[in-house]
Amino acid sequence: MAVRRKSRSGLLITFEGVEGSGKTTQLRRLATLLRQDGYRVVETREPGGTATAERIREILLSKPGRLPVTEPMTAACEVLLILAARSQHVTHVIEPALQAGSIVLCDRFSDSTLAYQGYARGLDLAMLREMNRLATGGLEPDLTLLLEVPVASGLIRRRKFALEQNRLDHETSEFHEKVRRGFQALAAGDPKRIKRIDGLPHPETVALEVRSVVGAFLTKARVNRLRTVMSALRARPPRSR
Ligand code: ATM
Repeated sequence: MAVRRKSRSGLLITFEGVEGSGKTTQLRRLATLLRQDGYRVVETREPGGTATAERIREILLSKPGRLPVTEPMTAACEVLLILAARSQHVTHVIEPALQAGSIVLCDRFSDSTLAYQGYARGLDLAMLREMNRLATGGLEPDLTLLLEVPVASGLIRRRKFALEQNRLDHETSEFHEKVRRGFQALAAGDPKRIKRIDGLPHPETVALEVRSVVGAFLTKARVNRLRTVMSALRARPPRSR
């Protein structure tokens, strides 16, 4: 499939991890810090982020019996709903924010589809990558922070702090273990983009590590951008007087 990529000045940073890994807390802290540093920041999440995508999220995560949707959800239905939500989200929120030069912080993105629907549910990874490309138009995160915690600790945290248990919270520990190993495999395959961060220490300590990784990344991004501008200037013919 042909990939349409627009030139853009913003950056997409995604947070990934198993349930209870602390990614939502860390995303919020990072957003505050970046705003203090003068960046324009958009905080968003998946599935969700637009009115339509949030409605899809309700269907996806509601336990049988909560909505009129009572029959078990097939893996195909699950992935198609997730990608339908992603398409709305990328088109109506993420791409416009990137075009406007914002840093977009997204709580889960396409790696979650590979980890949950691929490594854990068993859907074909190559097919999922292609479907992701359909939903995103080829948009990939510039940086991904993978917060790592053992499944058991994540589930305990989640049960303690979550307002409500969702449909996927009721999956077995083996399922969540497959998700965790899936994320590990994805990070091993793309170490430049996916940075692994230990999510077990106190949130303050994790936040320091997140800040350090993102700080290094932003410095590199600024240098690369400067290089692009300089080479564009060098390529211009000299102005005639
Ligand atoms: P949060 O709890 O992090 O908001 O994520 C909602 C659920 O959506 C999460 N489930 N649990 N447990 C993982 C699931 N999900 C997928 O299965 N695939 C995806 O592509 C995304 C973005 C989320």
